[in-house]
Amino acid sequence: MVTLKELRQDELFLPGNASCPGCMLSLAIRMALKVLGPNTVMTVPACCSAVIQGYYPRSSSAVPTLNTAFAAAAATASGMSAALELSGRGETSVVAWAGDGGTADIGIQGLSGAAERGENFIYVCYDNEAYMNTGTQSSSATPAGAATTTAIRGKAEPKKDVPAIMAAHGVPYVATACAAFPLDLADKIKKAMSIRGLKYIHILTPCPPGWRYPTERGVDVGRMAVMTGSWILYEWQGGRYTLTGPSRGLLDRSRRRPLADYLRMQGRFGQLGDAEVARLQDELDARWAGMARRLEGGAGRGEAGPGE
Ligand SMILES: Cc1ncc(C[n+]2csc(CCOP(=O)(O)OP(=O)(O)O)c2C)c(N)n1
Ligand code: SF4
Ligand SMILES: [Mg+2]
Repeated sequence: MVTLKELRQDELFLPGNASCPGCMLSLAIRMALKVLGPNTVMTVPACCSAVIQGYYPRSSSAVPTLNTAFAAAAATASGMSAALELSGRGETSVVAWAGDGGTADIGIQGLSGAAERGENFIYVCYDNEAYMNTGTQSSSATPAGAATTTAIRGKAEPKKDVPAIMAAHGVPYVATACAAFPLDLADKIKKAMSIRGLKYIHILTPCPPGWRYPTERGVDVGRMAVMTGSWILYEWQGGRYTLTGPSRGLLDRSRRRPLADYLRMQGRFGQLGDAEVARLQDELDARWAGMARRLEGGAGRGEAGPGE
């Protein structure tokens, strides 16, 4: 496990950038770069991260970063990886860093193709569960019940389970993480750096204006997402699921906090009545039952993931 002492002291993601106060995405990118180090190149499609990183020569990111078109993160990373390999610099970490809209919706075909080809890069989807940069429109990663500007009474459809889709591709490594558990995230970035092929890491990054909670509560909201079991921390490798961090202790339903504790922290779920919250709790319990089966059976390539 990565310890605080091991983390580099210098910052590769600089303060004074354009993120909103309390942005958990900026915490995730800061932590990821502390592990990745300076021998890293990134590609970032249109999203909040592109705005936060800003333009040369005033960029907040201290590693070379190529902004690319919304749908093109995985295709761009494929080209960057091939070019570095051919020029004898294959040890440089190539990272595609994209939002949930750029991953679950518009970028998924490029990501799927790169996974099939076995391209060598780390793909990070930071998931603030909507198109935040353009004003909180629903994405396919927006969870059921969450209100957005395109679903004012709450989204009806369930959240698309992209980590499970990536596991079904049989890539060498899939992990979920949460910005509120930075050392767990650091572990997963470190492990991904040691593996060849396409590594997929999906990070939950709470967003104060989009989720509508006070700016100082981002870590609390992220922690509650995990402690209620709404967001499950795990790794998938060699066809096997492993729970990580606090999620390891949450298979037993009685140890999970009620989902309502998480939903009631956020204005985006404020329109839900008790019956709808109870239904979402039932769906969450079913998701955990599916995870329990998978942990027992060592579900591998082609089988549904924990979001089934
Ligand atoms: C082809 C195309 N369609 C739409 C846009 C406008 N656009 C820019 S960023 C963005 C939202 C991105 O959402 P997400 O990937 O979830 O990242 P976030 O903004 O939430 O960080 C949209 C719709 C665009 N740049 N290109
Ligand atoms: S809208 Fe949300 S994700 Fe985007 S910069 Fe602001 S807090 Fe961060
Ligand atoms: Mg988003």
